[in-house]
Amino acid sequence: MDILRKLAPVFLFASCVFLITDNNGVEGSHRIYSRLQNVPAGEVNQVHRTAYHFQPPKHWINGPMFFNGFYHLFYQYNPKGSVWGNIVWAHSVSKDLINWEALPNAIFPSKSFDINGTWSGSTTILPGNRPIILYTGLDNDKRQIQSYAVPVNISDPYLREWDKPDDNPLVVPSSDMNASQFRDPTTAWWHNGHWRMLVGGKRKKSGMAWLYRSIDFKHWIKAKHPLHSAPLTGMWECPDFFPVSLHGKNGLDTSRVGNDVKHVFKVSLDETRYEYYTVGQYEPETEVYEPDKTSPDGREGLRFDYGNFYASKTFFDSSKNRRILWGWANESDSADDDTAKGWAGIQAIPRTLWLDPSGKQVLQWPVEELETLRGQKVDLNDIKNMRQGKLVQVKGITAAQADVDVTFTLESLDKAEEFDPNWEKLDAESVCALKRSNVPGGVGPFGLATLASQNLEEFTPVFFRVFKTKENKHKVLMCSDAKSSTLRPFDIKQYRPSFAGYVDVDLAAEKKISLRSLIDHSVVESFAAGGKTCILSRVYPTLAIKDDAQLFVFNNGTEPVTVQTLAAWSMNAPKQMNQNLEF
Ligand SMILES: *[C@@H]1O[C@H](CO)[C@@H](O)[C@H](O)[C@H]1NC(C)=O
Ligand SMILES: *[C@@H]1O[C@H](CO)[C@@H](O)[C@H](O)[C@H]1NC(C)=O
Ligand SMILES: *[C@@H]1O[C@H](CO)[C@@H](O)[C@H](O)[C@H]1NC(C)=O
Ligand SMILES: *[C@@H]1O[C@H](CO)[C@@H](O)[C@H](O)[C@H]1NC(C)=O
Ligand SMILES: CC(=O)N[C@H]1CO[C@H](CO)[C@@H](O)[C@@H]1O
Repeated sequence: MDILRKLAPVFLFASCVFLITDNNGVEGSHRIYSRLQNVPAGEVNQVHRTAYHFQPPKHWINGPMFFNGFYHLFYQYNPKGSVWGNIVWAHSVSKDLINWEALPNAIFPSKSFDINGTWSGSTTILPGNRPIILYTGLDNDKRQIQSYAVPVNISDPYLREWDKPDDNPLVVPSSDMNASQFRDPTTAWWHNGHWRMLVGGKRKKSGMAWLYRSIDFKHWIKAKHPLHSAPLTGMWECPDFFPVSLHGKNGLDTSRVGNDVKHVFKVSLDETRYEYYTVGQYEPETEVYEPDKTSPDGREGLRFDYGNFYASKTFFDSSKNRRILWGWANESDSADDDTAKGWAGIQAIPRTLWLDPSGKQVLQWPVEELETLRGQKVDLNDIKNMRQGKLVQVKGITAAQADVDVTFTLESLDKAEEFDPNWEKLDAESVCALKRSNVPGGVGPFGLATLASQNLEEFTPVFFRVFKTKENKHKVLMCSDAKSSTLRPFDIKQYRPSFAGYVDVDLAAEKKISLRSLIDHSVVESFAAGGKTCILSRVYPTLAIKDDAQLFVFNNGTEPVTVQTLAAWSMNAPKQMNQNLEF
């Protein structure tokens, strides 16, 4: 047992759960499809099924989790249907973050303190290498309360079975709280004799990260002030709070404090269904977290991802000294489509996350293990001076299942279009919707046309467009546009946003910008400028499927662009992706 413990580094991960409380078909933010909640999958349709993104064997997933010499992913799952409902904590393990083995459900409603639901939470490793889960249970009255679970057999390397002791719950909502707005406990951190954890909440219209402290992990006392809150942001789901190093890419244990770290605070905003984070300073003695001036709270804030990405969680991977971020990407098709195809929801590729040298934002990059799936490679280097309207096909790889990394260079930004001052009021997504890849520009649009049919009847462009502001500054917009991703008529219920974010690069000085896209049948997951801006899109082509999908590089701006380097790989599927379904 001791030997096992020594050999087995522990990785913890947490998932976020959502809440259900409305009565007109939308609970919290999950639309409730009572008629579909218990409809099992028939023939599972594989056309848009992802190959190397984590997915449930079938039915519904929403959020990850953690653990031991093995990576453990606990995720919110409906064992009975492909829409939200009947939520349990499903459990998969992996040695490499690529291949996954499904285990029996770890936590499911069974006791008075969670009989009406087992929602999201986190894991913490206690001293002596003992993992513990904190989660939100819904009790008999459907109050949201925080409970814990521990492994039944700590010597079982898979930690298959979890026990929810009878001294639960640990924390119940206080009398001044709304018991339907109190959920998603974080990984706890230790400082100066006390454990701390956060629970997401809301008071009036303000989002709240309630702070609790404990000496023994059993008795928790609410601190006088929340660790953080922000007006008019609504319910805060899935808070995450962790240190990042001021220097280098290494991740830090969640309890690290000191002069050489900053802290990142993230919430999933129920009202927008997007996530926002701030970078700031945490003083454990006074229990104050202060975001830096450069990172505002709420809807104006920074985002880990400007696409389909929610309920994310980070964990510290002590075996490789890195912090890993893992988000959940929902489907963009309809509930009926999900029921027909028999599954819904995937996990984004796990991303290593660290502080940008500027200190103003984080950088994210797919974990290095993903590269083990790279197969056939194609290089297209030094495509000089691609003029407006130029389209170059990347041949020789499986374009529906690929990893592509391209660097563009530009001679000059003189032709950059003017940034209309009225757009200051718009978000990036609205600007992208006005300036799509088929709207010719000055510097850009240039980028990749992914999941494309041969004649571009369907394609999902991922591209840059450079603007010049009144102050003569450049603004670089990154778009991942789903509008033209499918020939299915627009009246079919499907979400086709022109996802976009700005990229904080000095293109006038650097004269180059990189783009990496992970393409996986119904996923286009992209990383601009080494991970400064990331966008995950879910799309459902009808022609650009399997071997008929194509990949192009394009320029639709008057300023010629050069492809300095382009490397593209066919991606293999992992050997094992939860096929061993035993529950
Ligand atoms: C605990 O797990 C270990 C390792 O798998 C196993 O050998 C042992 O029999 C288990 N103990 C119990 C009580 O199930
Ligand atoms: C408590 O929260 C629920 C869920 O957000 C909401 O529907 C309800 O109106 C709230 N109750 C009060 C008294 O504010
Ligand atoms: C999931 O998909 C729907 C559209 O189908 C979208 O409106 C919603 O905001 C998405 N995101 C989350 C986090 O639920
Ligand atoms: C480039 O612009 C032309 C003209 O609008 C359009 O037909 C074409 O589809 C655009 N290319 C891409 C990749 O969007
Ligand atoms: C409020 C509510 O829905 N309570 C339910 C909690 O679960 C018990 C046992 O399944 C039900 O009997 C309650 O109706």
